[in-house]
Amino acid sequence: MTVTIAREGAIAVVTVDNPPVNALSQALRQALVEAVAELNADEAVKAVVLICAGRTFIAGADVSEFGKPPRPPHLPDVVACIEDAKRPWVAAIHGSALGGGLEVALGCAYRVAVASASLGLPEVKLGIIPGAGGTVRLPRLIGPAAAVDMVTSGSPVGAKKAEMLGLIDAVIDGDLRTGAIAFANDVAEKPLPEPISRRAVPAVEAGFWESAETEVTAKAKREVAPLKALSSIRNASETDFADAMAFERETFLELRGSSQAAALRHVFFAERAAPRPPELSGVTPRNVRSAAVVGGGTMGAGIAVALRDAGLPVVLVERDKAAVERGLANIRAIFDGSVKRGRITQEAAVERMAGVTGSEDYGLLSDTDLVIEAVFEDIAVKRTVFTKLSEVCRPDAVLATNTSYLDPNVISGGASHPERFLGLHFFSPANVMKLLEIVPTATTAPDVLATGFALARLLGKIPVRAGICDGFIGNRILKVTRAQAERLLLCGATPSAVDAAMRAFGLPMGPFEAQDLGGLDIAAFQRKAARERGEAPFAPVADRLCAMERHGQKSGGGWYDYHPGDRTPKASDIVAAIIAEESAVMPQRNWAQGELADCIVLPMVNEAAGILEEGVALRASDIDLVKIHGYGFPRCRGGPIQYAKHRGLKTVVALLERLSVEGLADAPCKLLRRAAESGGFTTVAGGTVIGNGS
Ligand code: T1G
Ligand code: NAD
Repeated sequence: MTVTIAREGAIAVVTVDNPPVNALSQALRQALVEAVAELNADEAVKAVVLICAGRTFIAGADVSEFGKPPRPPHLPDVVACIEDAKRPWVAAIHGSALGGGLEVALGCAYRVAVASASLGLPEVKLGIIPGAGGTVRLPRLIGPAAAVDMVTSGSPVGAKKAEMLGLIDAVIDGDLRTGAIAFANDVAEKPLPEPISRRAVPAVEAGFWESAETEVTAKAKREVAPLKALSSIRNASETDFADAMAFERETFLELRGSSQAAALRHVFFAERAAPRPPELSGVTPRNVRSAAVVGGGTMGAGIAVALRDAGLPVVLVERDKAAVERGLANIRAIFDGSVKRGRITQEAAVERMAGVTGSEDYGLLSDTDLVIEAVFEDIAVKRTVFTKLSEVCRPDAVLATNTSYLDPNVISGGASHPERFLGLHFFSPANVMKLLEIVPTATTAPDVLATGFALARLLGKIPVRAGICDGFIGNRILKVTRAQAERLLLCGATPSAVDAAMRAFGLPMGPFEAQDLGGLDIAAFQRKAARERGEAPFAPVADRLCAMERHGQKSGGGWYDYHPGDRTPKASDIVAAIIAEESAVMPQRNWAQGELADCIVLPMVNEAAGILEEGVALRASDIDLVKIHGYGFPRCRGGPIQYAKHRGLKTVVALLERLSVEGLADAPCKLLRRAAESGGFTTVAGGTVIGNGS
């Protein structure tokens, strides 16, 4: 970390260099305070430019310092120091001025930025609020309404919008340093502008705060920080600067120690670790300039759209002409939906659709770099497809399957050049869901695996390396969730009570509503295959519903009944009758919502520990990401493992032991017991468990 001061005539240029993102570590805060003192003492200096080396302006406080006691100089003091400087400081912004970085810029007399810069206060995404004046200075500078938008959403704005809002004073074309120095020379002769801290907050219309609260509450769902941020901005508009700063700081420190903040920090670092499996360090992926999808159904169409959204030309291969037309229509419908939702323009939809070629001729794939198969979940059908692909595709083309449950080793067995094969498991809808499970086979070459991770980066997906077992990481845990949910039905709970409990826990929908949406038939396929392998999946009620063709919304009934054209789930007498028959021998009881949630979530934790124990996942945090980005597990709970640590692993083991005695869950696995004894998942398994127990 360095802070250097250079002279350009009467302008001092302070350059911050603290890779990778110039985060405001204690050392950097100290160096900035010293720079202010040095330049205050230099009469020859008429103005100061604050600029950063590397790929970005200051991207915020150093998040890795959050778990430790805060050390001086504290950021509010650093910002005040710059604001009170004898000369005007000009913040010269490139990359991202985020969190504490924007707060430092708000302490400067002026802000300029290159057109590609982005500015924001994303603290709520970390379960906190700005802690160095963001909720106090921003409304004074850009008004309460714009400040509420930026702070409660945590979303950054681009330089053009920032200029329009008055957040920055100018957009610099060309070289930032040169432009900023010219700007500084220009303002050096002018009287210092009034410090933002001394400006009044513009008034708002009657009812503004009430409607803002309603809106923020709706968007925040279970997350606490957005509402706290709103109350801090409101407080800043109703009290003086010093009181407002004290209120903000107190709220910041309270939230910093909260479980939601710990969970969101955990997810922040997990999302940065998952794309880099150690085995791929230094491995170069293969080039992917063209792609193809085989199968244009629910998943194939979504995958084709994701590839087109990333700019890749796509060939869609289907069984016959009619199926090709159906596949193209599925893709067109997704693009039309995106236009309707304002995600893309009509022109973009037309351009992207034009980049899709539909055909039943595999011959078109002879020079394609990447082929993703998404045909029926049937081993014979998939093997036929890969036999054809290995005949027509280049030996170095990457071939992937989107199978949910089948063994990729078996799917690719016998195909030539097996090293070019891997599983790429997308989640429905594939063009929206962030998660991508990347599943190497026993023969996948390192550069092919690296190509999977590079593709995830290109598609903006969160990649998680998953080993091979029935359902990989996500669907394996989903099987346990479904079995647990059915166990509860046989012990006195109803589908709507279980679903309500899981929604209260923070999931977008409960297990029964989710099955009705995705279709009960997919899991039925999986259970059939499991029974053929000699396993005994537990689904007495679901089996009977499938036997009655009750596959969910698509067949007008599943766990719930649905009126034609209405997706509102209605309690079903048929289902209630089946449950009554199946639970005739089981002890019935009344369930509190928390108990229902425990019966679902704690076995998730146990299965996750089993997955770690078997080495199917590299890190505990990877499993948390799978549940958050693939299955709607609430981000502010950090995923099942992080949640278990928050509850206390010893408590989780004790509760699981009790549930298993009652025959309501499997007993805690060896790894979970040992983790409870040793206080974490770090290095307790014979196998390599990577990472810091997170
Ligand atoms: N602190 C510590 N490390 C950070 C960091 C931060 N703020 N931001 C990024 N890193 C690390 C990251 O872990 C990774 O490390 C490397 O930098 C590259 O990150 C008082 C209290 C800036 C847009 O929330 O959004 O200020 O894995 O892979 O895709 O009010 O990082 O390589 O070892 O993400 O180019 C508010 C968080 C903090 C911004 C760059 N700031 N960062 O994205 O790279 S709270 C944020 C980002 C705050 C004050 C409060 C992004 C980025 P490693 P990366 P990228
Ligand atoms: P789907 O039934 O909607 O689509 C399958 C498509 O494959 C059909 O259009 C069919 O015409 C085509 N097809 C079948 N045989 C073919 C062949 N020999 N050549 C070319 N095309 C052929 O199924 P889906 O839901 O899209 O599932 C596809 C795959 O993705 C399955 O392996 C499934 O397990 C997996 N998957 C599904 C989901 C999901 O939520 N639906 C999620 C993840 C993965």
